[in-house]
Amino acid sequence: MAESKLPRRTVLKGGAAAALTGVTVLRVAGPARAFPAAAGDGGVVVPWLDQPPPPPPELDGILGHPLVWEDIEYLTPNEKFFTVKHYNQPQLSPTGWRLGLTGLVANPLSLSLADLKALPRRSVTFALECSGNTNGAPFAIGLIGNARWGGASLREVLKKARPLDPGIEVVFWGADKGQVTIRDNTGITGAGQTGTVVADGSGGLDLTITEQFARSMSLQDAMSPENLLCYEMNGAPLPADHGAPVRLIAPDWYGVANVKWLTRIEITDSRFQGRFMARDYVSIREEQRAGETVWTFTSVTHERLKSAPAKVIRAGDRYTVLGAAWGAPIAKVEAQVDDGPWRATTLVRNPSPTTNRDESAWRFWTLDWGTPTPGEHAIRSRAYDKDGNLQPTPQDPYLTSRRTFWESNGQITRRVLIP
Ligand SMILES: Nc1nc2c(c(=O)[nH]1)N[C@H]1C(S)=C(S)[C@@H](COP(=O)(O)O)O[C@H]1N2
Ligand SMILES: [Mo]
Repeated sequence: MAESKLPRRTVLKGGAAAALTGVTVLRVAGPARAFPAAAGDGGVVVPWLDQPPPPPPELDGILGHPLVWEDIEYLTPNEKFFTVKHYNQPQLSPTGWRLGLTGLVANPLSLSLADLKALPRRSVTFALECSGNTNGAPFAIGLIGNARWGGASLREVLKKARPLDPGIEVVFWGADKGQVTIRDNTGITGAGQTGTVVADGSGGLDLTITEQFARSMSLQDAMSPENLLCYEMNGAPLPADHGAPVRLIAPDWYGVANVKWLTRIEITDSRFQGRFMARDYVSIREEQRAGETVWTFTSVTHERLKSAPAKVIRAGDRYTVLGAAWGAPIAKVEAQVDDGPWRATTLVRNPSPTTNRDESAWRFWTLDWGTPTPGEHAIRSRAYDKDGNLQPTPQDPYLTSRRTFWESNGQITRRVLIP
């Protein structure tokens, strides 16, 4: 991850080092944007003091260009949209590519990209967040982006394949794969395994296999009308690093469910237990129930109600905070400066064409901060959904009972220095 942590559209005043300390401000270059009108167009962005460090070297090649919050736009440009790839990046030829619909179906299909494009085109604006975003590690704060995704309805394609009665599960296979060691398979003899079984020296056995990326959902969830076999991102062909030629877009599900480089969809009569369902991306919590310790294990599924301050903008001596909220239909967002009272923010209307579904998009909000006192300030936000649920604090018992870091939707605090 060698990319600059500072917005490319901005001109640094006083040098990068000074800007990173927050002493200087960033001047927004170019014409004022029509959206959001309330965000202080023509103002200057005051960068956060708590800039994320680059991801650790072990994540090189896995994480790409996390969102620079100060640079937020309603639609995240494709080349600035974060990427996560756990294995290799397959190069699939759009002409040779086929999507198989196999398993428990009456009418197995092998579809070309042209076949998918011949179906009615649907689109959805969806803020896709990695479930590892804001997990407590300082570098992991930009694993989210909002895009307009276009493609064919998964439901219509599944209906054409005609799932058979015993089918309960839909497995989405990506073309990417890698060597995976499954540890401590005590008792595995090697018979019937396609991988290599190696004695691990501790009395157990390691099983090494080549595993393809895959995620599954129930047939009922897969049939949800908003799911897309997506070939377009913000009006352009889906880029290679975002899963070209076709990926699954499952609005409201965490990033990991949105399988890239799709090649096969399989309907099965048992639950799928691959790495990204049953081993990685599993939330483990320790609960006390009637004086007993109980452990729960759940596969990462739907996004959670969440918000974050995105940037502080100065116009003259007045300051505005712009933020985003997502993960559920947003009813309102409140913001707090230092230990002051929670204050109402103004929700910004999304610039969505009527033909596009946008309930899964992020919502921007603004706080008129007025003229704060010079010095360092902390800014945090909390979102409410339309059912009255409130985004939890990081100290919420549900969050602190976890022994894993997935699905962290606690309130986010950023720090800023007002000169
Ligand atoms: N085939 C495949 N699909 C994948 C992944 C992957 O490694 N391989 N990563 C998943 C994860 S963990 C996330 S957060 C999203 C990220 O999507 P993006 O790279 O388009 O932002 O892709 C998901 N789909
Ligand atoms: Mo992810």
